[in-house]
Amino acid sequence: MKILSAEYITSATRPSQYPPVNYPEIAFAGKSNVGKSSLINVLVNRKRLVKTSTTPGRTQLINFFDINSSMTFVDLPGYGYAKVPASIKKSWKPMIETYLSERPTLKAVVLIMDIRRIPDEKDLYLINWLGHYQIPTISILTKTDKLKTSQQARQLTLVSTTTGIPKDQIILFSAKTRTGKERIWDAIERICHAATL
Ligand SMILES: Nc1nc2c(ncn2[C@@H]2O[C@H](COP(=O)(O)OP(=O)(O)OP(=O)(O)O)[C@@H](O)[C@H]2O)c(=O)[nH]1
Ligand SMILES: [Mg+2]
Repeated sequence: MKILSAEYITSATRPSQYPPVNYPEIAFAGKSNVGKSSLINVLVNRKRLVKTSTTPGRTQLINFFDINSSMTFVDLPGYGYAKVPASIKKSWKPMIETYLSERPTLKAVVLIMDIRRIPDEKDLYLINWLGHYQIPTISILTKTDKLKTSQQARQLTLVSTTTGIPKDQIILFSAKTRTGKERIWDAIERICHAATL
């Protein structure tokens, strides 16, 4: 995918603040600090289009980005970070679920998990939820640069067993080495293309 433009559109917590529906939309979801914002930056070849942070729970709004005036990327707030204030934590689930269930242009969710961790009940909840609403999902294990190849293979098997997602449908990715970038773009383009047929 050739990136001609990638621009921040707006941030929102509720539907009245979402930008108008224009293009096919791809949302990025996963635990706090897993690397959602870093993944988006790699996909669009920008160092800092999306703010990344070593402090978990930084992205607390739904952020919309225009890609090539033909696609919208949506950076969702991460879930499951213990130190986020209770008031914010309480608003996350409805905020994310409202977006995922009500956005007519949403074509797929890129679900991002850390290759070093076994998916927990929060990841499994989201996976089941996406399945229930029949939202196409692109599953990613990120931060692969942190593990040796043999350990990556072992974790991939464990994640596949825990989630029920077939191994060959899980893409290994690293924001550091950019491995997996092409496979993710292929998956996104296939879904967007199918959506316009
Ligand atoms: N080694 C390594 N570090 C990564 C990778 N992806 C992200 N990181 C680091 O992980 C931290 C969190 O990355 P973000 O992209 O901000 O994560 P996020 O999921 O957007 O976090 P929240 O917005 O807080 O939910 C940063 O310090 C990144 O540099 C990766 O593939 N490899
Ligand atoms: Mg983020």
